[in-house]
Amino acid sequence: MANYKPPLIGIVGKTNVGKSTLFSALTQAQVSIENRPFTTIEPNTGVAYVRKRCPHTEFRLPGCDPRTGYCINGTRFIPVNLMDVAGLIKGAHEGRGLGNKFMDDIRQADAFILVVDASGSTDEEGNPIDPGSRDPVQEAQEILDEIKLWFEKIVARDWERFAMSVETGRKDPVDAIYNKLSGLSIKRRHVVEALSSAGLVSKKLTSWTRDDLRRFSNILLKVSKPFIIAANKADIPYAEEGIRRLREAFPGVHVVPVSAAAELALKKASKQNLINYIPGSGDFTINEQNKLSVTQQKALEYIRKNVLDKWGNTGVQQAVETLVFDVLGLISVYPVEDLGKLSDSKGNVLPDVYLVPKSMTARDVAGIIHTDFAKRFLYAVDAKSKKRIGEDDLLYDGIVFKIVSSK
Ligand SMILES: Nc1nc2c(ncn2[C@@H]2O[C@H](COP(=O)(O)OP(=O)(O)OP(=O)(O)O)[C@@H](O)[C@H]2O)c(=O)[nH]1
Ligand SMILES: [Mg+2]
Repeated sequence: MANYKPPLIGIVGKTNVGKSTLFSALTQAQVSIENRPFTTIEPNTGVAYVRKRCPHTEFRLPGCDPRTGYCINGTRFIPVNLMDVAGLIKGAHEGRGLGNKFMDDIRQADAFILVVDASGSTDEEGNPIDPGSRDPVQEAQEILDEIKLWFEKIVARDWERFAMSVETGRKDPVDAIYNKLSGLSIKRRHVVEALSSAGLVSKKLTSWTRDDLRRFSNILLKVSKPFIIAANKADIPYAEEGIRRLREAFPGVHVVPVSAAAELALKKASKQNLINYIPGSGDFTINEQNKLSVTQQKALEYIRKNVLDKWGNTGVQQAVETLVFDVLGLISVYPVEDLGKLSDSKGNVLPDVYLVPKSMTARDVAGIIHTDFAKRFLYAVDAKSKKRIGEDDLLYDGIVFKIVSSK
């Protein structure tokens, strides 16, 4: 059975900050976008893509046959799953706004994009206000606190009974915690890391204090659900100061200047053939000036001046790629069956690409491709060097390889 699932990225943030605009810009899906709080209630799910140079170019092949995603001019677009949920406001854990039930919608996410209104043009409750009136640092902190409280509640749920059952059943605490939290899509290695960082490896679960539980939960959240900040509405001049302050307040976190509305507008114009625009790039060209209405011309000028010339790009594609490649540290690997043609058994060239953690061994990756593969793994072969890859060896980004298993 194939086990590969693309990473799931959750879009979270205060209400009315541009989460659905970002989602729509990335997935091309049409969703409700309005300048008022709580427009989104039910989650939106869709597929976004991260870009890599396709190995078919390096191997001087004329093209490839992706089973999922696509390849344009040697750039491979690799699928990732995206989910947009209802917005949060401060006090959500006490039921304010829509409460934090919707965090449950997104609990399986591998990582988050925290969308912040960097221009400060929405108040605490998500109502429109003058730009610069609201502190984006405070907004980000409030949402992070809400997520922390939500996570802690799930970790601590029924803890005493759980701890007792682990002890009386002489169960392995790591396995038991891992199973208890399976709904949060946490990896076993995250539990191991959090126990060790919290200094709780040898403390009996029944002796944990509230403080122990909180410390463990906070560390587990940090290691299992990494995030970046998408500093949205970067087109509004006030955002410049907001972005500077966000970077200062969250030094270890990637803060990506984003204009989701600009990206959405450029993609729409490109779809209508009014402009040529490659997502992620720093400019566009106008196809026929006289086909554009005055309003359209003004909008494009606004985007060029306030987004592309100022920040280099809309930041939308960059936000996802920063999260997938820099924060999650995923690499792209291409399993094939025929090392000569770089194809599967039917002759499809480079049909599959998987995004996997760079800390995975060749055998681990084999297990992701197919359960049987891990059990019967003998060795792998690198298509470029033709060298053998042992079961404990790591793979590298862009590797094309064949797994050899026992019959
Ligand atoms: N100026 C500017 N406005 C934006 C940008 N992105 C989104 N907006 C506007 O912000 C408002 C809210 O956008 P949504 O995408 O509906 O926000 P949301 O976070 O999904 O809101 P809820 O679902 O209600 O929580 C809309 O009026 C958007 O047009 C941006 O980059 N710049
Ligand atoms: Mg929304």
